[in-house]
Amino acid sequence: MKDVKTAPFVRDMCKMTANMYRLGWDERNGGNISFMLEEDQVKEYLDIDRPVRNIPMDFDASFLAGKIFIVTGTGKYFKNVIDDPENNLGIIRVAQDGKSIDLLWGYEDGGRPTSELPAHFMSHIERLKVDPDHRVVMHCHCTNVVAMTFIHDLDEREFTRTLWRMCTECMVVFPDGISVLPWMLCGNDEIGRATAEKMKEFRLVVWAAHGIFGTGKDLDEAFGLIETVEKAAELYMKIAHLPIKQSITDQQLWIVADAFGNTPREGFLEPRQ
Ligand code: 2HA
Ligand code: ZN
Repeated sequence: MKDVKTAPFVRDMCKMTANMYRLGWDERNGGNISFMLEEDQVKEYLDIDRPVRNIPMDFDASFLAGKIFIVTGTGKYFKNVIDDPENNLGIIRVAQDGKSIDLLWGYEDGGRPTSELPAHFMSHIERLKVDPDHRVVMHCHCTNVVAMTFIHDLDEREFTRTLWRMCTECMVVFPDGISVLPWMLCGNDEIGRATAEKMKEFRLVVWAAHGIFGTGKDLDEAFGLIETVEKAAELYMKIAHLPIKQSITDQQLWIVADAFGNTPREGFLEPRQ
């Protein structure tokens, strides 16, 4: 059996967490990532029939029964993952009844998956229903997006429109827009359910005064969505207090969408002229 620390999915989680820490989006234990793996991929490195221990959960994840994920640990620091993956990451499989998880590798110091596991699992369930290629849920505290939630209307149409106008790339990357939840307590089922409800339609959900959730078919896609939104939010925070001389119009946003074969979320742009 090959050493799991050399597996591409462990290496990619190490590189991703280090990069996100370097960007300043994951201070202390901020942020968490879960990445659904293929059983055959994992079997090259681990005996999946010999779990290390069982960890109970207090919500129902039976839709994900048997699915295997690599997940950052609760209380763990993104900055430490790269040098100590076996303590900071875990590979878990959802039990058949959906009420607990079997730990297959990691969390060696007795740890557990991220406190945001309800939001992650409920979001995986909703995204998989609309996109069978979906694999990744990524949460972080990207600075300018959080800042923007203090000074911008939280209406998801208005929030999306402002971001779309900040740089041409936004309509190319997230024509489906971004959802925004008002401030809520984190780390519980309630915010998990609210997030997952939005994930039925959106790949991106902002938590006001907290951070963002991005999803995708792989780590790069989820990260790419978040970094594009964060870049647009950074531009907004640089210009919001300055006199605006010109911007991108809705008609120009239609031109971008058409050029890239994208369909902007219905009702978010003013009608074509
Ligand atoms: O994992 O980011 O939302 C720590 C957090 C909680
Ligand atoms: Zn957080």
